[in-house]
Amino acid sequence: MSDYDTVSADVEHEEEIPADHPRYQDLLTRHRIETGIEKGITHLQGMHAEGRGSAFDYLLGEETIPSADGAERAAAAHLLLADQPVLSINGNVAALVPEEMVDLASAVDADLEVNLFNRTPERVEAIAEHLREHGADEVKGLTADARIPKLDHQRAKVDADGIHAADVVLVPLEDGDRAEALQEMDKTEIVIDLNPLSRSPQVAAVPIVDNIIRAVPNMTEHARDLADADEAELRSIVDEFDREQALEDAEARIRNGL
Ligand code: PTJ
Repeated sequence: MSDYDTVSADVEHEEEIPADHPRYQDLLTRHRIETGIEKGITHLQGMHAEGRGSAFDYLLGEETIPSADGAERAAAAHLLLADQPVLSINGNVAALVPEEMVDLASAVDADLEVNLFNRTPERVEAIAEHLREHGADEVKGLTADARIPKLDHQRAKVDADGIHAADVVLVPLEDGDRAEALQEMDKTEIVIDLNPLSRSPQVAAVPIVDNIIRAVPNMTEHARDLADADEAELRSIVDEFDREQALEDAEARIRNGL
């Protein structure tokens, strides 16, 4: 029996997962989602979402492909140019990258807002508390005093001074109709989703086809690198980004390994 055979789904702390395990990243994300479910942060459906994501990640080679890196740089430029950027947080995002989202929000001066498909007051509060434990000062989404028009489910509930008023919104890990509805409100959308054929990346100004575990720290790194860039430089990064090409490149890698 190898050492790896002793790594079971029952690890209590993620430090128990050996970093050199060939499936390290997958075991880590699975473990974080399980812990999120136990803590009441992540919905049970989040495990299905994670399974879908990890299948696509496997086909992508579990790495940030060059076009995704370009998308992450363009996303950082959009967030730096924005007047009121907001990073939307659901149960999977909170479980997988809480500290990394807080870091990104601080690098681009954005708000964090909890927005859930399976919304309950208990989950909203648990996620807000979890983000505060990871360094967030203020978390929006608890007031939910505004609605996204033409959406008849819980994701329509947003803060008037948060997502409703934002000009740029980061929408990670949701295959849904909110992305389209936000676009109709004239917001610039950045989507993180490992499936390039999901509805959300298909309508995003910046579709990032990458694992959120890699994408968010990389966006923060780009944002820090661009901190002193002037508006003209940021605009040229945004203008040069080709969303169709990014989606095509990701699909080609997944289908043909190219
Ligand atoms: O917390 P809630 O109640 O708001 O619910 C959140 C989930 C994720 C359960 C809900 O939004 C959902 O059901 O999402 P979907 O429709 O399964 O879409 C999730 C998308 O995220 C899929 O297209 C997955 O491929 C993708 N995905 C999953 N894990 C990752 C990912 N993309 C990037 N990185 C990941 N780690």
